[in-house]
Amino acid sequence: RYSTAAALEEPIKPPVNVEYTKLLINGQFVDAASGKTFPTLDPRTGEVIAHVAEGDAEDVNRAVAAARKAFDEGPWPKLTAYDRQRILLRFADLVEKHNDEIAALETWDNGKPYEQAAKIEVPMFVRLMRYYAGWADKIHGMTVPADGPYHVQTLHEPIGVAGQIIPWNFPLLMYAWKVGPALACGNTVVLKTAEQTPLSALYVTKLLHEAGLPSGVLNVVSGFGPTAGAALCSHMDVDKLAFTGSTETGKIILELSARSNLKPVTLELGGKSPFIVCEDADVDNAVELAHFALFFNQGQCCCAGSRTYVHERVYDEFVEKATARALKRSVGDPFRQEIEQGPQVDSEQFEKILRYIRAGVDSGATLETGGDRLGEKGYYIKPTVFSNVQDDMPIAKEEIFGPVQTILKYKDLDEVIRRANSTRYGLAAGVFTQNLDTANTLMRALRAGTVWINCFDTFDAAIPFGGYKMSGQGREKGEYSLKNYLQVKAVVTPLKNPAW
Ligand code: TXE
Repeated sequence: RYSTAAALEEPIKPPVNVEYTKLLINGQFVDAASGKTFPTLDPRTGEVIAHVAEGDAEDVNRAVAAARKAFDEGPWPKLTAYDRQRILLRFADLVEKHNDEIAALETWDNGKPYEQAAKIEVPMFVRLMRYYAGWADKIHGMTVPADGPYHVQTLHEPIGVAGQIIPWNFPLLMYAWKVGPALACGNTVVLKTAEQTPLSALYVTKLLHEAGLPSGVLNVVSGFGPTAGAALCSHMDVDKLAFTGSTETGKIILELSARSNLKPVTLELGGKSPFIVCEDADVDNAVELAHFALFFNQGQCCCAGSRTYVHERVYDEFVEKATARALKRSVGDPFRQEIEQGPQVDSEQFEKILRYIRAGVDSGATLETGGDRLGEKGYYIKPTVFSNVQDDMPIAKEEIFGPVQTILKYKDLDEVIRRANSTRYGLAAGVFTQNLDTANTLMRALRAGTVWINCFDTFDAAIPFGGYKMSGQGREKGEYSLKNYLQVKAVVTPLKNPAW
């Protein structure tokens, strides 16, 4: 199907106009202090969608000052929890009302299928905001039994100004995962969006202000990592950092925190997640799920099932069917209906993926299908499948972050556990079996923050997400995410009459 791809046709005009391109600081859209802008590009063509204000250190200073004031002087942390909750709920309603425009911006800027943005991601954004709104008035401390005549209690207080840096693969969802808990807990925020995808965050933050968010509580600075991002990480008035992106940049972020004020850092980083197909698997179902686990979102998922381990008994059949499935994948203009795969986000990612494909061929893996760009324009890549992959090949060790499935063969459970765990990453894992004992063994043995059994990429606002090893620190979503944004204060008072 991809041979008839819309990549070769005229791109469809997106059903939305770009309205907001400036920085959003202290409740106002403003130009960058330097006056500079940068182009954000349409991944279907490489053409400019809009020129966006380019924030740097000076703009970060302005944004942090606004967030600091909104935190220290209020009103945000001083509002009642119920008032904060109502603003977040109104925000969710407004996003829901503008679902289609927001989805169109996301698709235009990122390249993901419009159906996916409109039917999954924006609704999930709304769901996450309602989830966090629900927490706002349920955050409280404890009364603690202590030795001696003391009354001891803990207060759970917001941590202060949160600096948040997000990537381009799920711009809206990464916004929700970070902004939701930060605001629900009463923090103020400076958010640095990814330079590839600045548009949707500006649009929704405008809606958040319409919902009643006071000025300065959430500031959005578009711009680049080494300038705006690094300035945020180094800022002495930022009390907490949350980051999603590459492991390499995660290390820089920890270092910048350590060199400035030791602000606590949560990190969601890369992965090379195993997807294990056991010998008892129904091969057709396993093929479909493994395909989804890898190719969803153009393969640009930190938790992509990017090492497909298949038991030797079903290996040949699996490879044949996985190849046929990849060949059937519909690739083309993401605004077209029934398109499963759009272009990669930008030329850098596109070139990186093609380099990995060449490395796969050079290292002796068998290229079953794909292996090249699709069309002449934009960043489309043919769904690619490699078989006969060995653990020490770069395509089996490093994060490709593209539509490239690597299939490896194994013989027994102990072997696959050892091989699956033999990576610096530990974000997620998939297990495909009908045997409960096998599922239980793998679920406990795999060193990963999420194990999906007979499913994959099942996300929900309440399910915690995060990595073992170099895939990150801390957990987002769910109740676990709240503690990233809270300080615990112990309060001790002597008791005059300890008998009571
Ligand atoms: O990531 P970066 P890139 C992986 C994936 C991808 C690779 C590179 O393998 O191919 O990373 O992508 C900001 N100080 N993931 O270059 O650099 C940057 O502006 C502060 C996995 O896009 O990590 C952007 O906002 N900030 C991943 C964000 O970091 C800095 C999602 C992510 O960019 C900075 C994306 C600096 N010095 C890529 N340098 C996932 N875990 O889902 C950059 N940034």
